[in-house]
Amino acid sequence: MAKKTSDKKNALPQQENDKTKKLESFIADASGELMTTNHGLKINDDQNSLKAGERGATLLEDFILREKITHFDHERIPERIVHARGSAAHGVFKVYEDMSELTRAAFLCDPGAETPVFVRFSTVAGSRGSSDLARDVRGFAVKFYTQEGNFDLVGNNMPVFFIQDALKFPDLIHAVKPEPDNEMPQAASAHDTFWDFISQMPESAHMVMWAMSDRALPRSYRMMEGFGVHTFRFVNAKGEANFVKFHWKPLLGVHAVAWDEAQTISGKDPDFHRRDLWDAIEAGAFPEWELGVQVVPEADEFKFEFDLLDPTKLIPEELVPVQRIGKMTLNRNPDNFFAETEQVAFHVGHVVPGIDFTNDPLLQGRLFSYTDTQLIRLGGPNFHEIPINRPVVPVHNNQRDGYMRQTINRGKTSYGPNAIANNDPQQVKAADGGFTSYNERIDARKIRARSRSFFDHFSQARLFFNSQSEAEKNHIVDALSFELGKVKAVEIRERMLAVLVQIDKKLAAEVAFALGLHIPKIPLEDLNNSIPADGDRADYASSNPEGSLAKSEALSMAGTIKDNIKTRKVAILAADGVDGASLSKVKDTLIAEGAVVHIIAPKLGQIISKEDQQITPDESFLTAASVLYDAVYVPGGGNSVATLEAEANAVHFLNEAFKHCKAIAADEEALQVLESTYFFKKLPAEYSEETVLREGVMVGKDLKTLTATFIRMIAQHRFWDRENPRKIPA
Ligand code: HDD
Repeated sequence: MAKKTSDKKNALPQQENDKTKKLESFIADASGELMTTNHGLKINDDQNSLKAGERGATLLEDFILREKITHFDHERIPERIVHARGSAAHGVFKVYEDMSELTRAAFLCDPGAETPVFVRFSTVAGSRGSSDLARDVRGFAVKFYTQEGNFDLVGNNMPVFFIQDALKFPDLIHAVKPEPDNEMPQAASAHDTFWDFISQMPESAHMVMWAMSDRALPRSYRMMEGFGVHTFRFVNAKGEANFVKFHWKPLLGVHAVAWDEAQTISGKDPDFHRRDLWDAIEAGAFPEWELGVQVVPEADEFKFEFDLLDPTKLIPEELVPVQRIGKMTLNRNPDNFFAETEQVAFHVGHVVPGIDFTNDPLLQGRLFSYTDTQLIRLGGPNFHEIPINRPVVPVHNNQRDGYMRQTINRGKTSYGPNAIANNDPQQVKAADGGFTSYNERIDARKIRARSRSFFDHFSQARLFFNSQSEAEKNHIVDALSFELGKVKAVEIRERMLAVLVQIDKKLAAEVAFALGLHIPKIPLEDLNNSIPADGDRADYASSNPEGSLAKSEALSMAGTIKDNIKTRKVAILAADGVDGASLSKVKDTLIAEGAVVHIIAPKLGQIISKEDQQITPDESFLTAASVLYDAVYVPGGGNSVATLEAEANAVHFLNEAFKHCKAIAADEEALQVLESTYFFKKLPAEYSEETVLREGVMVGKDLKTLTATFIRMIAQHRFWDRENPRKIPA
């Protein structure tokens, strides 16, 4: 892969691919250049407007002022109605093996091909400036710039959705967005309108379990799974089709933060996820995901207890394993947020030959919405000409004109058939790569209805809940208690309890206890209020079968990858007099394992180690916070230890890290600092070189052994058992 040296300060060489090379011609770099107007006139004075005398009024003639102010006045475009807050990166995708038996999509058939991608992660409900750490679904949208045109996999970090029919999407979003009278709350589902809607739409029960789980609080975009959600189709060159569900599996594992932590991060660093993605890529720690597929032969369409077309259902991995077919690596940050991240336009309808749709009614509605939204958001029909949206292959058709047209189409003809220009541009035979829709047989009446096969609203919600670890279950109870606790209308809380009891009695009882309510007895058939005017309630009644699978390991985050500490952020607390050797040894070993280490001191500037060396702290206790780190180490050194012990911020740092179940280690000499915390448990009289005081908290004499244990602890990510017996909710 060709590399160019970036001009970005401290940046690694930026990775190039076919798409980024094509973007080069649009890049403007002002270094060493002269200032001009938008029309190329060199500007002599960019400080003063043109006036009638030194103290006089500004003249209308001042075209330089007018141009600059007018452009400024028009700098904003509408934010996305959903997924407004996001961050993106460039990268590449490579398939492992030729998949041509399943699909003719060329980028999935050539293991030698490197397909450029642009990936945008997002929250859903919040505005562009909202916190990254909202409890929310995360968008996971991938644009593959293939040699057959752009393929967009516009997914989420959860494999199911709240609703089954696109007609309900505007209602869902109106319900979750800030309430229309006072525009509160921002980026939060914890309010009346959301739960009012949800409690009457039992089809949302499964997704609600995901949204109330730790999946809604990712530690990093780099540590989330992604899902295409809908069942799509793979079609091979012979025209044979299979159903397919798409998955992204992060190689760093799937990890979350605690809700209390998320709320604090929202204040300390609302850009936490954006910064994390940016910093990792700048540091060369390129995030990677494997693309997985679950393939179901057409003949098996009706083999499952659920309908493959129902987007509120997943296919348990126990029933259909996820086959990992390729790898995506994000290796380059955008040059300009607006031009790339803001203007990128995804669309589920951007497919390539070999990938096709199903009749999932949510997917069908999406096929309309995405182009429509770009027309208003990006201001007209030529948004495909914005550099980031252009395919890497040539575009030729008879579409013309419109606002902001960039292409200069030569010739007389913009219609076909034409004899004047040889009927160009020519259509393409299917065998030569022309797209043909899958030849699905449809024999039906036109009808507004929902299939009865969509009405099992609860069995997979229960499967999800039952598959969670004890800590994950507790977090779901806490999340529901928090969210419903913020709901003012008691009837909504009660109705929601009647929904929860259909999923799990204990879950509902625990939430009811937190809300101080009894669970009302609402019969199953009365839960669904999403019925047409002339609809018979019985036809729309939810069902709640047991479901033949009791658990699915893949649904829990507990068993995720925990064998490395790559890109984990570790804080080292230090002050003047710190044992420099203890500090550097641990620091260097952690860095060698791929961690990011910051030294945090009472103030910025220099600290002087006991060996009289100058050490530059990365942050002070004022600018750093434990919630921004995954683990903490306290080195020895008498004076440093004495300072930290007396420094309330240092002790708070440790207390908070303990509360959020993080790994904590201290040099034996720094024991005093640990003794000032609320979680310190007395050392045994005889203690070894690496004594674990409590789960994930250790003190050590020998740095080598200490560091080795500390690394294992950091890799565990969190010690959720510390919450037991739920005295310290994280
Ligand atoms: Fe959507 C954006 C994902 C249902 C209508 N959607 C959008 C983005 C993601 C998703 C990741 C942000 C893309 C970006 O980063 O620019 N949406 C989903 C998933 C869904 C889903 C996984 C269900 C499985 N969406 C959905 C429905 C509709 C929309 C049912 C409308 C009927 N979505 C939109 C939109 C957005 C959008 C209004 C807003 C901005 C945009 O498209 O470009 O068209």
